[in-house]
Amino acid sequence: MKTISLLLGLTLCFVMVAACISTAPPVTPKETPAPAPPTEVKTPPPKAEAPPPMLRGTPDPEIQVSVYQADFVWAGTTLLADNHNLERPRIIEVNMLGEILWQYLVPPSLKQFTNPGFDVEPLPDSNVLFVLPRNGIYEVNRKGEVVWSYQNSKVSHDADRLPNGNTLVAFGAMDQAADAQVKEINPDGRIVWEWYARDHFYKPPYKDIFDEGWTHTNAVSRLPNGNTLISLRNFNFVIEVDPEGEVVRTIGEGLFSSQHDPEILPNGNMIVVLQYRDRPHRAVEIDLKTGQPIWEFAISERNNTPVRDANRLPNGNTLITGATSIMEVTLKGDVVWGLGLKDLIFERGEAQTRGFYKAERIGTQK
Ligand SMILES: [Ca+2]
Ligand SMILES: [Ca+2]
Repeated sequence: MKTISLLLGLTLCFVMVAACISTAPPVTPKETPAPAPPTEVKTPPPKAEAPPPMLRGTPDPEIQVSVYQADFVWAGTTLLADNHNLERPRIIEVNMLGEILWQYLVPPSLKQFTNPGFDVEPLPDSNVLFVLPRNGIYEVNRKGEVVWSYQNSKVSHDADRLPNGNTLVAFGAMDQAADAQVKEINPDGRIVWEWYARDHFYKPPYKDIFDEGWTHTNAVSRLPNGNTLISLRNFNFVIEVDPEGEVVRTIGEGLFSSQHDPEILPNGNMIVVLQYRDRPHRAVEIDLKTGQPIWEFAISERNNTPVRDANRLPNGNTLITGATSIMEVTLKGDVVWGLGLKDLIFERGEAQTRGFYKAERIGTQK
């Protein structure tokens, strides 16, 4: 009985609501305003992909950027030694337009020590570490004040600041068998590690080689496994040595020719510049598992040699430093950025001393 009256009640309610709805006067729809025209404000792309706006600097009368494809470069600034005016050697940091953002003039008393091998590195705290070959290693802050230095007449080509605060240095300028070719120097200037080529190579066919020194060691870097990579230019190969100094790997034998600035990439390959005598200098990526090149870019303009540095950038491009131009090249081989010296052709032999040596891109992209 209860169920029947509940059902009846519910049905009545439903009929009344339905009647209400059907008898209610039609509601006149209010006039809706016309939709506003779309505004020009676009949603900004996610922050992680947006590089900050380019810092603007001072155009330089002798430096120019002739190629700049903004959508294809690894954006940032470029730090390099500019030695083309031997009366005014300097370190410059430029933006993607080649405008000077920061400049450090080498003191006049040291200007005769800028080649071969005026290496420049940006440090994480924005200081700059550089090598004045046959003179010393210097660290300057952005005010141009020397905050650390180590003087020695045999330093050359390459110095790296290690995560432990020590500095790893190549000693390849006119080196002899009696010399250590690599030294690790602590902040107090004490040698805490050194490596002698004579312990491994003072025998035929290496013993009597001589070309601007015995080994002409021109690059050194500490690997994540604690070993050290050493470029013995005159032997045309690179070695990996363990902390005890034993040679655990030889790279490029039979393939390399006057290699410059080898670097192991995160994918385990090596990028290196090879200076062949009978064909154009080239940046080459080597698969170290097979020992074979898997990518290369040849620099055919004669005025742009010697080529002495190639750095792989995080987007896969490669920053290549020739004597008269610094190029950013894609994996496909397209030049998407190029910085050069305006109206300057080196006389024969001048490129060796006055040409660009290395360049570092300080990325502003994440
Ligand atoms: Ca270096
Ligand atoms: Ca390099």
